[in-house]
Amino acid sequence: MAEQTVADSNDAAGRPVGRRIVLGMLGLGVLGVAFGDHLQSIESAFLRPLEERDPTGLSALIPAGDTFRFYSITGDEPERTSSDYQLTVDGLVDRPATLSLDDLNAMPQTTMIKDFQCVTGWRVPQVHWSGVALPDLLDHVGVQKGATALQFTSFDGAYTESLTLEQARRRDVLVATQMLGGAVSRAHGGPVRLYVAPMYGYKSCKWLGGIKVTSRVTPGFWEQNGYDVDAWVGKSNGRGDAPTS
Ligand SMILES: Nc1nc2c(c(=O)[nH]1)N[C@H]1C(S)=C(S)[C@@H](COP(=O)(O)O)O[C@H]1N2
Ligand SMILES: [Mo]
Repeated sequence: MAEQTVADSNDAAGRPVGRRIVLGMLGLGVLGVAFGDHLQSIESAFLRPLEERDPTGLSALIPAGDTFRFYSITGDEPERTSSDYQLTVDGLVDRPATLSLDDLNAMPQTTMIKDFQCVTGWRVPQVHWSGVALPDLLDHVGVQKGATALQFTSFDGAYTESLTLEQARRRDVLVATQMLGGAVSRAHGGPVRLYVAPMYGYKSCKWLGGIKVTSRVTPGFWEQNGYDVDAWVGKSNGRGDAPTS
């Protein structure tokens, strides 16, 4: 029943789709169907266009494994070269900034080796990441009084995400310029993506274009479609995964 709702709204974009999916989930709850299965169908509803481009069709059939799947809610991979890339940081900050890739590379760099886990179940262990720790970027622009949250926007023109200011001050939240031992590839959201180590993959906004410091949390794209706003691996979304390491 709920799957039908999702499929019906597959080709539509934006908010009305979200409401219908949330209604579908309430129905599912009454039926006692596992929440995790439904998350899979929410993501597939939006991601089908990309999977259809996989000529083997195998990526859609492999439920989990140690490899990344490439996600894009718009169905394509927007392009910014390393020379025309810009990250806008504004909102409740003392020094709004427009940062080039060179600017980001000139800031103190943070490196970590950590898992990447999608809420649908797949996890890639021990991925190499580096870039600017988000708290360092926040210190660079100066957060003003009254700020409690951050909104992230993608230059794909559609994806958004959020963190509370407290979450954004963690040292394992990265404005990532490197991943898997090289520049973040276009398919993985390069030249710059967010990486939120302790949270499910949907927090890790690809093709990062803007960071706005705000006075309240603005739920992101998936949250408007039923995901938890707090995305802690192992605690949120009713999944019960082991925490990532
Ligand atoms: N712009 C954008 N960012 C995104 C997504 C997306 O569709 N568009 N999908 C999210 C989800 S649900 C996951 S699991 C990861 C997947 O990252 P990958 O495509 O590099 O494997 O990206 C996240 N960031
Ligand atoms: Mo995901």
